Amino acid sequence: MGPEPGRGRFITLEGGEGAGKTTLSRALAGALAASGLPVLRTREPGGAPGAEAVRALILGGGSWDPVAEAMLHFAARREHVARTIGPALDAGIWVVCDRFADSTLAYQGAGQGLSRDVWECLCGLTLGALRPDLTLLLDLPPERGMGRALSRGDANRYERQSDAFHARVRDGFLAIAAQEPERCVVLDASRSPGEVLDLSLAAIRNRLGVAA
Ligand code: T5A
Repeated sequence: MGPEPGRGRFITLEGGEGAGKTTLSRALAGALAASGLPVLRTREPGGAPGAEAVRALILGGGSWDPVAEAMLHFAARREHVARTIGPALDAGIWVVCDRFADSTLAYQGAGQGLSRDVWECLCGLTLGALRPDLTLLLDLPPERGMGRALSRGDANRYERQSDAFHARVRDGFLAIAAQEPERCVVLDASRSPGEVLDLSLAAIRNRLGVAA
């Protein structure tokens, strides 16, 4: 079934630490805008005032069990969807979002042991029928991504996790992409930023049928 006429498209960027999501999101939003599409660039956790407050809480430290931590991410996500993403899509704006619900399944699920059942329950409760139209998974060996991320300065609470944690997160993302190949495209994030952008624009053309 195609998208509702006049509705924007929802593109999410996923991947481990330092995979290049922020870099790609900036370039992609610029390329889509240059092709004449209205675009909103946003990120998680965050993207709405209440969600940014939850981001500061989560990334600032603290310790929660995986269900509690997932609920914090979904609380932020609910605010983000209700106040930013949903209204933009309704207005015909394309949304490019740096991380979304797949990050919770990879980090809190594969990384921290949250069950898929709980994740699905939280998705149902907070997202309704909303799912990304396209997810670009930037895949990179964790040690390369961590090297890129840490070269920018202080590590956040997830970046300080073990190598084994980051390996599980990577496997978690790849498992999601394997389960939903119609929604997800895996990109080699070790390529240059320009090559990653070109691969992303090709995926948008192929999957969404838009000449971006
Ligand atoms: N989290 C998030 C959860 O646990 N559960 C959830 O549900 C959600 C939503 C968010 C943290 O929260 C966790 C995951 C995260 O740990 P964040 O600060 O927003 O924290 O961190 P990230 O989303 O991981 O973003 P990063 O900024 O660390 O990485 P990016 O955005 O993937 O990478 P980017 O673009 O900033 O690039 C990093 C460096 O690499 C260079 C850039 O210039 C930059 O210096 N670079 C490249 N170099 C070579 N080749 C390329 N192709 C490059 N692309 C970028």
